[in-house]
Order: sequence, then C-alpha cells, then structure tokens
Amino acid sequence: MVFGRSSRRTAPPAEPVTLKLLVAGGFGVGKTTLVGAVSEIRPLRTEESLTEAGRPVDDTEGVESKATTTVAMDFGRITLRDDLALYLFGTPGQDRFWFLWDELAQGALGAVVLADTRRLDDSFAAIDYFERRGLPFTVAVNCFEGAARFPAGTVHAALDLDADVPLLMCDARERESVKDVLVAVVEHALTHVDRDRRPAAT
Ligand SMILES: Nc1nc2c(ncn2[C@@H]2O[C@H](COP(=O)(O)OP(=O)(O)OP(=O)(O)O)[C@@H](O)[C@H]2O)c(=O)[nH]1
Ligand SMILES: [Mg+2]
Repeated sequence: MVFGRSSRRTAPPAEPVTLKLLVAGGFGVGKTTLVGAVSEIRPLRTEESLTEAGRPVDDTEGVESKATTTVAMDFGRITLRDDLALYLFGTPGQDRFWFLWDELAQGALGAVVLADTRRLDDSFAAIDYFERRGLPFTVAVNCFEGAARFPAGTVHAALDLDADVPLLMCDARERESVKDVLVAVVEHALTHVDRDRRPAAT
C-alpha cells in the first residue's frame, strides 16, 4: 500500500476577526477577576500590593480580602466563535491611573462597565468617560454575595443610563456568565457600528 500526500489543497484556516474590548468600572469591582475567568491565555496582570500608605484612598469596603490592585492593565483573550476572538483590556480602577485610559481606549470597539450595587457611584466615572467618547458600552452588575439584589430596571434608572444601554447581571468569577456579558457587549457595539454606517436620512 502506498501512502502519499493528498493532492487536494485544503484552505488554510481563516484568521479570526479580532475585536478589542475594554473592561472598566470602579475600584475592586472585579475587572481583573472577569478577565481571568474567561481568558484562554494566561492573562497579563499588573497587580501591586495594596499598602498601608494607600489605605486612605483605596476604599476596600465590601472587598476587604482584596490584597492587590491593578496599576496598568489586565490583558486577556477569548475566542467567542471560530471566526471571532476578543482581546480584553482591563483598566485600573483607581482615579490616579486615569491618564492610562486614553491609551487603552485606542481602537476599542466597545466596553463593559462592571458595577457593584454597594458602590454604584463608583461606576459613574467610567460611564461618563465612554459617553463623552461615544464608545458603546454595556453595564454588567457583578453580583457579590451579601450585596443587595435589585431588578435590572432599577439599577438602570439609578445609573441614569440611556434607554439603549444594556444592563445585565453577572458573576465575574464564572466563565459562562462572563461570556454572556461579552456577547452582549459585542452585539451592542455592532449595533452602533451599523447605525453609524447608515446614511443619514435627508
Ligand atoms: N464574592 C465575590 N468576590 C469577587 C467577585 N469578583 C471579584 N471578587 C473578589 O473581589 C476582589 C476584587 O477583585 P478584582 O478582580 O481584583 O477587582 P478589580 O476591579 O480588578 O480591582 P482594581 O484593579 O484594584 O480596581 C478580589 O478579592 C476578588 O476575588 C464576585 O463576583 N464575588
Ligand atoms: Mg484589577
């Protein structure tokens, strides 16, 4: 029996489309956790220890076990479908690292703003930033145990979001839950792209 190479050429697998998404939100809301939960590569992290010196500004209420904070960014990757991969860029949560945001936002298709109902106010900075920049975003409430649960509509109203901004509940530690969030972010962002491309009515 002779074995030989098939002369039939198989097309090389197509490179997936890659999209960049930002993961933003207040200090300690679970951004690094979310990227780590779904990333199929070992996520790049830039964690530094929280120190006694930072205690007056690093408010760990509700996440007292938190020992580190992101000082530059998180980076991860997930293949949503054979033809679609997402690059996730987690932002640092603290105000003193705001100067990094413009760099991180370059080329992003959309963003997820993680929120914690115990400190909803902390979400406004990220929401304002994306609204000002015209970057479509989706809000995901990270449901910490012990945090009060509110209907999505109530949180939506409390955050004073535009009617078309999606809001969903998630667990930043659960891969499937985070995937649902990412699908919602991509769908919402693509609706914006479609809308922006449509010729203006005359
Ligand atoms: N119980 C619970 N704990 C969580 C959840 N998500 C994150 N945590 C914990 O909350 C703490 C904060 O999580 P991080 O992922 O570091 O938060 P972050 O938003 O990246 O924080 P900064 O980068 O410092 O702003 C960590 O101790 C996590 O283990 C969650 O869904 N439930
Ligand atoms: Mg972090």
